[in-house]
Amino acid sequence: MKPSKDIIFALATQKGKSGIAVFRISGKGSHKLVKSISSKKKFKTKLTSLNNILDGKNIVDQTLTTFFKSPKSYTGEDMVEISCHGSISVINKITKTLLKKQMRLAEPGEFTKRALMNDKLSVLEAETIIDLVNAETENQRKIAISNLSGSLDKFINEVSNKLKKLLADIEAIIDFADEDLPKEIYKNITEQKKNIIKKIENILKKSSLSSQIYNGFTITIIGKPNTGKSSFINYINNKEVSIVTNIPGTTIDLVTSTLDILDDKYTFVDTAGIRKYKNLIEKIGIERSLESAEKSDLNLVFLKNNEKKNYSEIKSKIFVKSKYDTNKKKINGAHSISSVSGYGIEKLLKTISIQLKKKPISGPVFSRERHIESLNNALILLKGLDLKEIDISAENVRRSIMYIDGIYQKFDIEKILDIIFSDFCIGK
Ligand SMILES: Nc1nc2c(ncn2[C@@H]2O[C@H](COP(=O)(O)OP(=O)(O)O)[C@@H](O)[C@H]2O)c(=O)[nH]1
Ligand SMILES: [Mg+2]
Repeated sequence: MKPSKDIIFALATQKGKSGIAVFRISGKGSHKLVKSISSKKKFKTKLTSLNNILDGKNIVDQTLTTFFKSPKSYTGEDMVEISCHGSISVINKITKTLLKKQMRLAEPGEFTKRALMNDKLSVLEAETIIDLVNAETENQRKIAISNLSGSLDKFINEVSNKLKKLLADIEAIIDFADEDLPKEIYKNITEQKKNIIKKIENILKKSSLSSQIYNGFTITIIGKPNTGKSSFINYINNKEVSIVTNIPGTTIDLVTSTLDILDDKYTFVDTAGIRKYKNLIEKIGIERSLESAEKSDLNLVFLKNNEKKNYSEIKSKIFVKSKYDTNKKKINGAHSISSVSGYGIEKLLKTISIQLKKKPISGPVFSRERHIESLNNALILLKGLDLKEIDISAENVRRSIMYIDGIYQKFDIEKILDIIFSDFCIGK
């Protein structure tokens, strides 16, 4: 696939009132077209110039304009960036002026797509850029920026080379008679196989944690009615999310709220109180609470008294006793908090964060379904290798190389691009 020859442009910043807005323009001939609507006629590349954008003889806006010469630009093509004033009227007028010059609006991710096609970026780097643009929490940003250094490509390359060496050794068994082969070859192959499996398993383990960093951790709050569950949710959300009353059974369905605590994303699920139900709606509510507890990464169990043993079936939990402001009696093994005074809440949130993230993640991690699936497919093939069936083994190693190389290679490029760019934003 060749990148299209059109000159494309897009607003790279959000449309709306702001101090400045940035337009990006890319494509062969873009320099000439921008000069034809500029007060300045000579530009040095990569140097920002004060420049009036013109509509005929009329000034549209006073801008800072920067020219980038191919191949030294984000897309690898000739590019221009125009920083203009960020009002809606300026943005609209510049858009119209550029459209009049036979440039067209870029599709989402089209700049990065061109960068990819012009070998300015690898497929993995393009995906990492999406992650960086979409990062909402500090830890999401940290993973994305560390992946941007090319560490994912390096990992894939390494595994791919190890697999090719393994394949060569297996093929040697097929091609040569036993007496010509080194004695240790079977042991050696088994050793190599184990190493590669371990390498892939390790990165998959790390990656499953990273997917929680991307998608957030889920925490369900359960306990008897009136133990202060909804009040706690409201306290940490700083607003009314759940209805709070002293009538037991007020919360009858799951109420979720997502927030950023200590650099990570958490989804809290407030549930119906666990008690003997009085009607069918309440019964369903209680069943849903338990289902949610089963699926979540951690549960906060709010206690009334010392009824801890009621919750022995609940996995991964922290006990909480609320209303410390009115009752200072502590329960052994439970966190005392108050949603009125805020007592103990910061400490509880810290405990939650420590419990969920045992170790900080370092080094390359894969966060996309596409990558995880390919790594898993390769892993299954490798684990099933049986050297007694040498021809099948060779074929399976070949297939696992295809899975691994598929993560960063450009074959199947159209399909991969569709997946990658479906969640891209315009102007990137
Ligand atoms: N004094 C005090 N009252 C609380 C606290 N948390 C909740 N309550 C009160 O306890 C009652 C039940 O609270 P709620 O959050 O609805 O409990 P839930 O049924 O477990 O969700 C309400 O009247 C709340 O105002 C707290 O920390 N201190
Ligand atoms: Mg409630």
